[in-house]
Amino acid sequence: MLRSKTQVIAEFKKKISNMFGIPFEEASVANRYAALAAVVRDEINEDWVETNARYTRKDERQVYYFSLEFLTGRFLENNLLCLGVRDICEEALGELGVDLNALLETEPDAGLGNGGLGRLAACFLDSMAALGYAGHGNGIRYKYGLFTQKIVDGYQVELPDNWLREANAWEIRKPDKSVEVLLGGRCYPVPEKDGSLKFIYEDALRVRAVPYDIPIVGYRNSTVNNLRLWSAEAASDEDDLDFKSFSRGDYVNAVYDRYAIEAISEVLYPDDSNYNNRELRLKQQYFFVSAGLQSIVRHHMRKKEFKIAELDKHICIHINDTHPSLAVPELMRILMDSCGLGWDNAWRVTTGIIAYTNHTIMPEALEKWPIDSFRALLPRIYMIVEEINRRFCAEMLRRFPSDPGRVARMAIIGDGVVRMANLAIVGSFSVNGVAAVHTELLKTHVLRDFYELYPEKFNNKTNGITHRRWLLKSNPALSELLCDTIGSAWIREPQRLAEFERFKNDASVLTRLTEIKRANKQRLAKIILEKNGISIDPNSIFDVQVKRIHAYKRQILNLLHVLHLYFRLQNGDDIGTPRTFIMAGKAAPSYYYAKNVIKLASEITRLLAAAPSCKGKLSLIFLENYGIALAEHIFPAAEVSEQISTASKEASGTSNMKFMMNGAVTIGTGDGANIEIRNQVGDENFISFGLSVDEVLEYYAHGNYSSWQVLNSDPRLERILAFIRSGLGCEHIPADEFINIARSLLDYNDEFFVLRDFSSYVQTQEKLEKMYRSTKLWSKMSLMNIAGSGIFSSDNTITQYANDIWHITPTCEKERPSTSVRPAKIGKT
Ligand code: 26W
Repeated sequence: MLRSKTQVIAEFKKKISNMFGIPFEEASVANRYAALAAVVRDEINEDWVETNARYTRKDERQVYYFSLEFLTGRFLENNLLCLGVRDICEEALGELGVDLNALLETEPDAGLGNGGLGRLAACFLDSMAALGYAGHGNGIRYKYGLFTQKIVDGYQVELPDNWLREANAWEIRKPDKSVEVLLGGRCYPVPEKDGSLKFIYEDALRVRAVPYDIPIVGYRNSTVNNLRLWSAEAASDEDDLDFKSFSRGDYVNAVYDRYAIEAISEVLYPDDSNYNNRELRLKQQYFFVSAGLQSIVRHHMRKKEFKIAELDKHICIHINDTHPSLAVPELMRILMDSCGLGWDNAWRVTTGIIAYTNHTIMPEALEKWPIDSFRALLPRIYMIVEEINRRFCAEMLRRFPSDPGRVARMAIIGDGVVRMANLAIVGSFSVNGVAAVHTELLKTHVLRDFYELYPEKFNNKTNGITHRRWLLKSNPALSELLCDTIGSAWIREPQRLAEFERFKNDASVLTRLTEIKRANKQRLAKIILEKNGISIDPNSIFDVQVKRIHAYKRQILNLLHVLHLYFRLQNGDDIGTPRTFIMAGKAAPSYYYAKNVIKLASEITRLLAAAPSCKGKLSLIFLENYGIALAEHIFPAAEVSEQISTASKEASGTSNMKFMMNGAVTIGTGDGANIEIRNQVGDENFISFGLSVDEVLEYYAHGNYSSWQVLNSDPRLERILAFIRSGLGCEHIPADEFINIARSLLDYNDEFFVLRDFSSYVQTQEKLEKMYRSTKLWSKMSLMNIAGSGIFSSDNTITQYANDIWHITPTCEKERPSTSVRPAKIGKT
């Protein structure tokens, strides 16, 4: 146990010498980071083993969260906080002249996810462990995470994210727990003596799936859950170079097969919400689903008196969007082919185990795999999907004999493709959306047929974020203020942040809040100065939009407004309080529109920086390489949270919650979880604008929107668009540089109503600026947002998943003794 500074110092020095064979004085920053991480891991390991033993002893129902993405970010500081040893380590290292913060910054920012969906999975793991639920992650150990973004001359350039270059301090490779996954080849049944069928596989590619386990540490509760990530390797040493082809002299093909196998866990696909027909992605999906299920079933079969027909009492598999929906046929395969269950029993068990979350209503995100490639890659799985489909369609025809159109729409196989969402819904017992309005839209529009068939399966689980990372860890000053005012109970019970409302008229608390925000702004300004070489004014309003670049998220609306302010300044108008607009986000490498938005933002940055009229009044910064580490610096410094998606398009959004928890005020549309945020804080603490969901749906239904009409009736828009089309009047920008943007807004009739919402947005921004002028009013709004943010902790979300879907209870027994934790300095936890 790391109970005293002396102990920390001793352990730390011992590790350096054990790991690197050098004295502490000679160790590099990287050596020191690795040593500290190893000390912390020793501390975790005991609890890890004990947690597993506890789950087995109590025979708890285990939840496995299957996700193609886990956007975890760095672990070290989070683990220090969860163990309650952060301060003691900081002090101990301080005595050695080592700066803890410098060590923390050397850890790679684990980016095995694209955005919202991947980060949600990471927040959920954190909350499951903190609440003492037996919940684990299952995913892929990508060698390369989401690409590193560089901005060169205003253009996004993608570089590989080689996050495993140095050893990963948190993972443990478990080769003895490897399983085999078969791809391709042929598969056919042969009858056995007892009349059952045995499936023979010929010429399949045998992939060895090797698990790497990462501990997920609960907040001071001695619980350590498991994140299991799979790596693809050639099946065995002999297969390392496929022996058969090798001895036939087919050396090149033998080597090629090996690369084909390793390619499976090589890289995360960088597409967010856009389905592409890529066979490798289907391989990835089957690979981690099959490996995960095989190892889970194997683990539970080892239990005494275990009956496979009761597997649904022991486990729950939650699938994060449709990416892991092959879990349905794969679990059927294991139950029938390996465990000997008949179809009906296997189906009852499977559909009692799998639960599905939908994360998007964008039609282009729906996964559909062409039958031919699906069958060629997964011959046995395809047979099972065909049979699921045959039975489902037969049942549907019985129920709706006069409605064959309905049956055709709902079929799992149709139009030459396998429809993964249909498979996920039919094969699961629960289907949930991620915010109230999103779930309603699923029920009434996107998944209406299925809702009519299975109303009992549908439920809402509004997303959440872990307040430990997004408040306690990233905003220590605000955490301290909270502890001073309402005590530290909010750390374990985030709903108690509501008690902060008591201070909404307390002048000294409001002043402290303003000071904290200012200090955080200065901290971010310093980072921006170091990274971008641009100095920004901490007296200006920090207005922030950070998220993936996507047409429906409407970064372009933000940019149109910035250009509107630019013209006003050029005109000699007074725009009030100076503004700094901060943007960041990655564009999918093949998404040209999104890349065009980044280029436009970069050129506007340059334009404003060069314009004397904007000096000290208006600037725009596009921060490179948005990811978890950068986000942790941005949210605490933000004053305005831009949540401006077209109503009905953003399933939930989660950055909206991170901003609010850090005291930013939202300017937002009535979309996704924004609606719930507004309900929570009240209209006076949320700045709304734009079309409502119903209005947007009306337009789509009637097809009566004309972006030209809006343009022609608003001279401000005419001027701004002409300016964009002229390449911002700059000689160095070709006239057609922003053609993608201009086309989408005009030639393609502005699918996301950017022009339609422009006027409302500008007006609302003016209102916002006036509110900001009263520091007291603004500070009070900020306080009300913090006080209202407790229900958006993922602890709350996970409690609902546990109660309503998974039917599990916390298993936590003892509280972990703490030596010190940051807020304990001020109050007792
Ligand atoms: C097949 C390609 C693909 C890749 C990723 C399709 C869809 C996705 C994700 C579902 C995209 C995503 O991250 N969706 C976001 O999920 C968040 C967590 O629920 C929500 O808060 C966001 O609103 C939603 O866009």
